[in-house]
Amino acid sequence: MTLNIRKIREDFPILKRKVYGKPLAYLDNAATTQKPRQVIQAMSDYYENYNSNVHRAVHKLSQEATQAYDDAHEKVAEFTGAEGIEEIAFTKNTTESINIVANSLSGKLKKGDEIVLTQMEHHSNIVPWQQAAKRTGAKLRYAEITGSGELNMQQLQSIISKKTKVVAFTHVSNVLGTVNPAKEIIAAAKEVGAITVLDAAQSVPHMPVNVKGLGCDFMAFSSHKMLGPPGIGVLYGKEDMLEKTEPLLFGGDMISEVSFQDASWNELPWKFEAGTPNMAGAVGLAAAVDYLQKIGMENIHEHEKMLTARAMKKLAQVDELTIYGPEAAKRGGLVAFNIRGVHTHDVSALLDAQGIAVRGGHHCAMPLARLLGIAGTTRASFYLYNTPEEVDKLAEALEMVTKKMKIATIRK
Ligand code: C6P
Repeated sequence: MTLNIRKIREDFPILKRKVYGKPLAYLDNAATTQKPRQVIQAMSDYYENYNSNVHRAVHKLSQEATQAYDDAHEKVAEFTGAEGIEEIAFTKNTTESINIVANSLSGKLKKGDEIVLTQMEHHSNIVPWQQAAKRTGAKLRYAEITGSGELNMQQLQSIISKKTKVVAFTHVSNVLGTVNPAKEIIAAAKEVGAITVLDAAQSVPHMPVNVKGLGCDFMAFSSHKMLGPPGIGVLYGKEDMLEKTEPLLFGGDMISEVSFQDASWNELPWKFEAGTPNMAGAVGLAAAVDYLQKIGMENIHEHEKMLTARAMKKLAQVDELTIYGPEAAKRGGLVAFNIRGVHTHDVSALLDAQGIAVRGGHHCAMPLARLLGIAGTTRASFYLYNTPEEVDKLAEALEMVTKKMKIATIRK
């Protein structure tokens, strides 16, 4: 179903903003997304009417806040296809979710074990594993990418062996846009009994993702990338896996019994939610899930595919511009590129002057940038409220950038 973008845009107050007198074209959605009124209002309503700590007091406000907080877990469980709230722990973000798993596995891995990652990982899915490897003597192995920015599946299969204890990979690359064949990779890992960790930071917000269909043991994503507030994220884990996972943080609410010398842990998912949690964040995340479900994840995915195909076609016509990653059909909703001879920060600044918000730099994937032999890229990333006209505006502005640069070069 085609999205009614005009109607959708009315829900996002910030999109009416002008930047340097020009209408804002917000194309930095892979970094964080804008929030609809429905999310903002749900959070205001929480603060104005039932703000209270959860799981602690019996008073009415606490009951209402606890209900909303627990319901948010339920909603996310249903949204991702998890069995129930036991499988959904709220964290700070994707980064914390992955750290919980890597930290816990640090207690189980040993020398000779191997952790398989890919060359297109975000730092959040590299550094926690580096630490786990350093602590245990386990070895990191990397699935390579092809010239077109896809995973080399043959090479990936060849490095998965009996030594592999963990396979952790991104569902969608935040630089190349590549949608990885998650089901196939998870199946290969399962064959050798390895634990699978899916970094879904760039997939859950943009396409239907069902954990049971994929079969992953763990999955991580962030609310702020899916119309929700920052400061709240999700760790999905199969119930038996989460039972075996050690918490990263210890303290209030995550315990069952505490004596002066010892403590036991609360039931799932609360053993991962130490201290007062982000209650308003949970309410906002639940409202974001409602919003996305109303529009339909398949519809959002189709809309982004249309925008990406258009962007790739138009950008390919810009002089001296190189696009990284696979063809449009194999991507999520983002396009990263470089213009020969122009620093990515200059491209970003020139676009900003036209009201177009993009991100320049290594996008927290430094090893990938080095592998590609570049310092970084400029990245345009789309969401449900972006329009074909904004894509055209981006292409026109990039034409202008190349012209300006040519003139500058001639003058030199
Ligand atoms: N990528 C980007 O501009 P956090 O920061 O914990 O919410 O998400 C981390 C993360 C993990 N994996 C992937 C694939 C990601 O893209 C991100 C966040 C943003 O590309 C900010 S660096």
